[in-house]
Amino acid sequence: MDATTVTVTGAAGQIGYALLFRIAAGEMLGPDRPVNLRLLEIPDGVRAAEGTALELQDCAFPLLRSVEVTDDARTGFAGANIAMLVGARPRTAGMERGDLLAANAGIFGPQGAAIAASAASDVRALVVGNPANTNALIAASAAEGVPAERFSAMTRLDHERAVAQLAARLEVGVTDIEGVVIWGNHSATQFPDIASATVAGRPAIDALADRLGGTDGARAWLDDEFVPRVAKRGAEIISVRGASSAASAANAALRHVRDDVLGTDGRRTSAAVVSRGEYGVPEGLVCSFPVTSDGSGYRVVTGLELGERGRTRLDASVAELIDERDAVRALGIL
Ligand code: NAX
Repeated sequence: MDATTVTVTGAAGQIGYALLFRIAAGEMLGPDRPVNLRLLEIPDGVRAAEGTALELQDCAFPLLRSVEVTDDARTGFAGANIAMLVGARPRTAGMERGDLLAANAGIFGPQGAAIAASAASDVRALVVGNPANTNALIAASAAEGVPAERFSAMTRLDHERAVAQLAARLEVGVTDIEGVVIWGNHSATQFPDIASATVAGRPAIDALADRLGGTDGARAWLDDEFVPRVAKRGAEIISVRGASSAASAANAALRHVRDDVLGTDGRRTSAAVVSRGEYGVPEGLVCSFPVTSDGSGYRVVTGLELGERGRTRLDASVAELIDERDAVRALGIL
C-alpha cells in the first residue's frame, strides 16, 4: 500500500506528543498503511520536535517510513494527504477575543495557503487548535483551490465526553450508546444532545427516565448536569489535572481522522464541518453536526428532530459562530 503523508502542526506540544506515536503505530489509518510523518513547529518548538522524532525512530514502528521536522509551512505540508492542525496561539491574560482571533488568523491563514500550495490533491485537514471552528473557517478560506469541505474542526472530544457521561449515568458500556450529537461551536455554548440517542437500541431518554424518576427527572439531569458537565469538561480537566486535556484530545483527533478517511460503517458521530445550510445553520460556517462518512469525507446527517430546547441551544451556539466570523471579517481576514 502507498504511504500516507500526515502533517501534524504543534508537534512539540502536549497533544502532539500524545498523538504522533499512535499514528505511527497504525492506530489512525490501520495496520496496513505506511506513514510519512511531517512535524511542523515554530522555530522555538523545533528542537523539542526533533527530540520527539528521535523517540519515534527508537520505537522502530514497522509502518513509519519517514519523519521530518520543519518550521516552514510549505515544506511541512508538502505532499500531505492528511493535515492535523494542532498548534495554535493560546489565550493569555488580558487578551481580548479579537486579539485571539487575529493571532490565530495569522497562523491558520498562512497554513491554509501553504496547504493549497503544497499538499497532495486529496488533502483533508482537521483543525484542533482553538478557537477550532473559526480557525478552520479561516484556513479553508485561505486555501484557494481546495474544496472547503476538506476542512473540518474537532468536536469529537466533546462527543466522546458526552458518550462517557451518559454511559456512566446509566451504568452501561460506552459501546451500548449510539447517536449522541454535539451541535454548534467547540466552546461552552455547544449543545450535547441525546434526543435521538439510543442505549442498547432503546431511546436514551426512556432509559434515563427509568432511572431518574420519570421524564422530568431525566430532563433535569440533562439540563443541570449532563450538558454543563460536557460543555465545561475542558475546564474541569485543567482544574483537576493542572494542565489541559492532551491524551483524550489526541485520542479524539485520531478517531476523527480515522472515521473521516476509513468511514463510520453507518454509525453517527459528531464533527464540525462546513455548513451547507443544514438545520438552518448559515452556509459556510464551520459548525458541529451529526455526521457519517463512507470514507470519502464527512456528510451531515439531516432530518433529525431538534425540538424546541435543541433549537434554542443550537441557535445560541450558532450566534457565537456568527460573532466570531464577523469579528474576523471586521479585521479584514475573511
Ligand atoms: P501546547 O501549548 O502544549 O502545544 C502547542 C504547540 O503548538 C507548541 O509546541 C507551539 O510551539 C506550537 N505552535 C504554536 N504556533 C504554531 C504554528 N504557527 N505552527 C506550528 N506550531 C505552532 O498545546 P496543546 O495542549 O497541545 O493544545 C493545542 C491546541 O489544541 C490548543 O489550541 C488547544 O486549545 C486545543 N485543544 C482543542 C481541543 C478540541 O477539542 N478542539 C481539545 C484540546 C485542546 O484544548
